[in-house]
Amino acid sequence: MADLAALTAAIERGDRAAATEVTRQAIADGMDPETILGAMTSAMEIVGGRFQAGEIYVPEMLISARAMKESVAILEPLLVDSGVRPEFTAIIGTVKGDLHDIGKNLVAMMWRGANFEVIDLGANVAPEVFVAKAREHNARLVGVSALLTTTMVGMKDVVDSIRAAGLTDVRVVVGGAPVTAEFAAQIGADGYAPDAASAVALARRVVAAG
Ligand code: B12
Repeated sequence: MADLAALTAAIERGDRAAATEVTRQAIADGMDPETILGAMTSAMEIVGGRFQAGEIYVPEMLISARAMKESVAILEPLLVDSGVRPEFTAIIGTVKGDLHDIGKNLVAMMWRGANFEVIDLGANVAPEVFVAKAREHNARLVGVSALLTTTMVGMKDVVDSIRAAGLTDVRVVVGGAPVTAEFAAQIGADGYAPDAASAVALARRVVAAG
């Protein structure tokens, strides 16, 4: 059996070769994809804690993030089902000024797996781009991610811009480590989810609500 602690450790030290190898091994051993993903996300929690404690700096966070991304890419086909007609179109992006995209990518992946058509706008996305893309793709849902306390306030601009554009069919949901349900309500968003798995149920719920 693949050693998931070794996967966490490999991502933590930014060792892409080891991280991708253990991921492949875990898949070959038939391990549950969500358990494998859990070992990867714990690494990012450890990395964040070490950064906060001043033990590591941005370059180290970046190499860990790269190892995580490559490993997630291997896991993606197992998490995403394909084939059937999408239920609706969703737009997703990280808010302006914010370059964190790992969590947003996981939400996009889970949404694709749930059979939504997902247009991923990437990171550092301005409110007017969310509006333009939602209109262009006739989207029912806009997902906004933020990882910084300084950028999460920009989520309100996205909500306000969508409302001001008269896109009454579009629901806006938000997420990211510093975001809470209270904050989501405060900025007038239609919903919040703490992780990628619950983001699926949230999306269905807010879209079904009207
Ligand atoms: C990797 C990382 C980076 C990488 C990002 C690489 C990349 N491509 O994403 C790099 C090195 C670039 C980086 C840079 C910076 N970072 Co940084 N980073 C992190 C780190 C270690 C991990 C983030 C991560 O990927 N987590 C794993 C994912 C899976 O979790 P997640 O993003 O929370 O997503 C989940 C949920 O929140 C939710 N979710 C997320 N988005 C959405 C959206 C919707 C719609 C929904 C419903 C749900 C949802 O679902 C996801 C999956 O379950 C965190 C620490 C941490 N543990 O969060 C710090 C952290 C976020 N960074 C931090 C800081 C300070 C910075 C910098 C300012 C550092 C600097 N001095 O330059 C810069 C900012 C650059 C910028 N303008 O954005 C701080 C933020 C502090 C704060 N409260 O504001 C943190 C918390 C580190 C710390 N402990 O101090 N960082």
